[in-house]
Amino acid sequence: MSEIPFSNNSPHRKSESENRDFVVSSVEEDQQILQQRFQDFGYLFFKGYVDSRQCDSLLDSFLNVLDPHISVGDGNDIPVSNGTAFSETDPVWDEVYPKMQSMEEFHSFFHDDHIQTLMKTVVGKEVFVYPMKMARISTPGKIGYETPPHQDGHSHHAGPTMAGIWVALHDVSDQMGRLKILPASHKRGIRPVFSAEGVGGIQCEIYPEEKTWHVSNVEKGDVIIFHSATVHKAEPNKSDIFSRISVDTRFCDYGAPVFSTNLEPHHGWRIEGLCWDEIYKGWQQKSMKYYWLDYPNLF
Ligand SMILES: O=C(O)CCC(=O)C(=O)O
Repeated sequence: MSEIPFSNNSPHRKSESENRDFVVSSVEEDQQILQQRFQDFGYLFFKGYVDSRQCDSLLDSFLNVLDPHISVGDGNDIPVSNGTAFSETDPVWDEVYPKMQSMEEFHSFFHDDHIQTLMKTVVGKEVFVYPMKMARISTPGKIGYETPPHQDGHSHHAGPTMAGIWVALHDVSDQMGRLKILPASHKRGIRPVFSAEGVGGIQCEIYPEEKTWHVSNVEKGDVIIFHSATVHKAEPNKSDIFSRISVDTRFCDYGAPVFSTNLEPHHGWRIEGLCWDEIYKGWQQKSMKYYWLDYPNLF
């Protein structure tokens, strides 16, 4: 990635911004209305779409391998940090992440019929779910390392029919590193990027008049779907003890071009031994392994 010199529009320049709640969508609404809203705002937010038992089960499996760094909270389902602050690429991350990536339950989460129906509603056609599945862990004590504002079209080399899908595995309140969306930002195309601290190492340009972000406290099973050019970022986790754990992946209309880096396991490019052969060991469903090999439009 080439570096672009700071300009007056630089995202490094401090500017006032305000938050508004996510616009809530419902699967009961007409598909055309949902698709129009997706084109207007660049995202759709659905309350409680994923069954809470499915979220609990995956979160429990994650917490089994995250213990003792993060464990089950007392009296609620919010993961509690033991004080180890870490983010993607830190040694603790590199130790736990391959174990999370090896979970069949994690990868099959996004291939469930119910969730694919939602993807199809947005795209209007059959979908291809990217092989790369991502888990996000936002611990307290890592302020400045949260995901900077970016567009997935840039980071995944994807065109306009690709979208991100993000699922909350537990309730996330305003101090816990919520995901935030810059509404309608997809309409201005793919933007210049700058190097930045935090997940992904880059941030994209935010134009001076873009001051209103959409964000809400979310609950277990809530889903956010965002356009490949929609700018989004994570808030810092300012809570004392709570960690935020969520999962996401990408999808597109079946047949749209998919760039080769998306065929690797997330962080497979930097964690030794994190490859599909290792990940797939012991999986039950043969159809979930290498399902993407015969996809017709890889580049
Ligand atoms: O959940 C996060 O912290 C970041 C998610 C994100 O940026 C993405 O899904 O592209």
